[in-house]
Amino acid sequence: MGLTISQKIIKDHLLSGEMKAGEEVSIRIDQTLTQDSTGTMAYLQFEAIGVPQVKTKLSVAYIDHNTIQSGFENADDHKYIQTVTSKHGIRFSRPGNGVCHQVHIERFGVPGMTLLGSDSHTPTCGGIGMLAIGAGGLDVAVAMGGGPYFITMPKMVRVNLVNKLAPWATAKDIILEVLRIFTVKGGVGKIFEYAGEGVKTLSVPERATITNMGAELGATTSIFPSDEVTKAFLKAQDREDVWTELKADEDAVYDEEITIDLATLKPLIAKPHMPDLVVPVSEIAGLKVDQVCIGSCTNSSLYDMLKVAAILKGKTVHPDVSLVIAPGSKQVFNMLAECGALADMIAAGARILECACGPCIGMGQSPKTDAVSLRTNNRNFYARSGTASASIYLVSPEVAAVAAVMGVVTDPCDFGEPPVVEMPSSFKVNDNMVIMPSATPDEVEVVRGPNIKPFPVNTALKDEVDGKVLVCLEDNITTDHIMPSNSKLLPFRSNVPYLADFCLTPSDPEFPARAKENHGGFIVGGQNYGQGSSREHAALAPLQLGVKGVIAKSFARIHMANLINNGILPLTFADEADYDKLGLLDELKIENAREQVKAAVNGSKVTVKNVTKGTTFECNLAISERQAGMLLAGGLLNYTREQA
Ligand code: MIC
Ligand code: SF4
Repeated sequence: MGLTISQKIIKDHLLSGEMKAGEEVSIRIDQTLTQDSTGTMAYLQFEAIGVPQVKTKLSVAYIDHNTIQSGFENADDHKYIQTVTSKHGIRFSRPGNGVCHQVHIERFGVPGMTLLGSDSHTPTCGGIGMLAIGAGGLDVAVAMGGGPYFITMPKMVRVNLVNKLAPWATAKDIILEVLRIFTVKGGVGKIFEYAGEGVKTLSVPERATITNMGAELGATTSIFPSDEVTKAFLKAQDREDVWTELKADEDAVYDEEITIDLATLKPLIAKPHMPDLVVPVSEIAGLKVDQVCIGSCTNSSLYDMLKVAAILKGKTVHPDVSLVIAPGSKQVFNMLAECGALADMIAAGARILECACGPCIGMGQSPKTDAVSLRTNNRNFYARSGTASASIYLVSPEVAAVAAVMGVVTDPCDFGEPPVVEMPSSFKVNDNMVIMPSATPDEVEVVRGPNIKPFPVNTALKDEVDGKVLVCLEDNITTDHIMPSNSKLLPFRSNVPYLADFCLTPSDPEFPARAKENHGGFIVGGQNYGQGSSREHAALAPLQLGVKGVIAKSFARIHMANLINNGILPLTFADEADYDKLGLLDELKIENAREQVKAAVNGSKVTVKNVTKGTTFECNLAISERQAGMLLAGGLLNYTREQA
């Protein structure tokens, strides 16, 4: 039987397990990336593991999230990351060099290799045929130390692309269409592989937009074949030597298959507050727009920026609109400046931001009260922009630029001819903002600012786990609800005790106080609990508040792994009807918890007593033996120490 692209890469990197969907496998990781908002924690954990030099082929630390230095905290974290990486063999991409995913695909990604990143949009590098997966910082720390990365072997989805995009339809519309079809939870436990004649018509930046936003499906990752288009891109980056051809076997077997006709695809828009609330732009044309943000790891390539510049050329941004543009990397920024496109943007009235995540993660540019903001980002979760009353819509750069000029949502098909942009045959290559690790690591002193506080570490699982229901939440709770991140909170990513006071506050402002008053307890959630970011702070903050377990209808992949890594029980209702029977502050008890966790490996249910109501109900705990070990030990760090 033939293999899919990702099955081939997994097979080449397989360390343990059988490549059968649903089985736990472990793979060797060739490259890692971190960014600064998850990176401080990842490097503190790497230090705790105690491996002197990274064992990967390449590890890069990026500074791109925490770049508004409104106090000493961010700058201190940057210095910590710069010195800790220098000591341990990791390259350091300085602030200003760009957003991790954009820079990584330009300068470091290699087709056929594995990449683990402490950021959920790591699959961006799937655009060049890399098996690129997002994970919690601790998993990345383990991979840097040469440890295996464990995943549940995913199901394979083939997305067949036929024909070529119609004028004004873009790669963003392809992924919005996939999101419309599958929804934000439809990709959990799956890898999306793109195939068909339409693939050839898409450049690497377009492919990367699609694999990037595959994260919003909850997918393990997304991947394109590595073909002549990939080769041309790598050649233009002066990296042709790393190219290899990669494609699925003719007789590869997929679990699911869909076809998208690119020729009939229309410009699409995702409405507040979920990336899968997708409708044609024409449906909401005329809606008045207050803000437009162009950039983020989804749409900040040179290709995107040149199209935006062409639309803005000779025009003026509408008087009621604030337009901000953040190019994705120094390379993009530099080339825009050299070809004059940057001047066209500035002349039109665009406010140019540094090459960083910026507004995407609420680091500045929070819109006004009740604003309508059009963004080229991948996420429009409630309150993520920093303004809870704002409505964020997700669109392509073209739709964003047209709206910035018109002042209202406009179907670009009514705007005139679309810009035509050619990919350059060579990019401006200059890696001077990447600092190589020290040749004399013993002499490097790691600098730790006062904001860096010890992170909470769990204790071994008790035989009786009890506590109150601290909150009951609806479906699709995101990590932006659990551990909000904006310009006020992001500076405290290395200070979990401080962050814990904001845990779940977008959903329930009283949650932290209630959790403290009751000495911890249980969180109750709906479907797809913990979707979104890879931030392990969404597990660490609850741990800090004494949370022992989360009982949900289902979990998002990375968050569930982060809970287990921190020794928090991720239970799912065996019968979803039991969700409705739980009330706030009900006292729950799990007796013989240690035995029950061990038995769960073989599929036994976990019995939970509702002491308040005098009832019991059953939960599933879908874990491997290794994960049971982690839960029993109180998390991955304790487990690793025990194993050693
Ligand atoms: C995001 O887009 O939500 C982030 C910020 O990049 C996160 C990482 C983080 O929370 O630091 C992600 O996607 O994993
Ligand atoms: Fe940065 Fe936004 Fe991309 Fe996250 S999604 S890495 S915050 S640009």
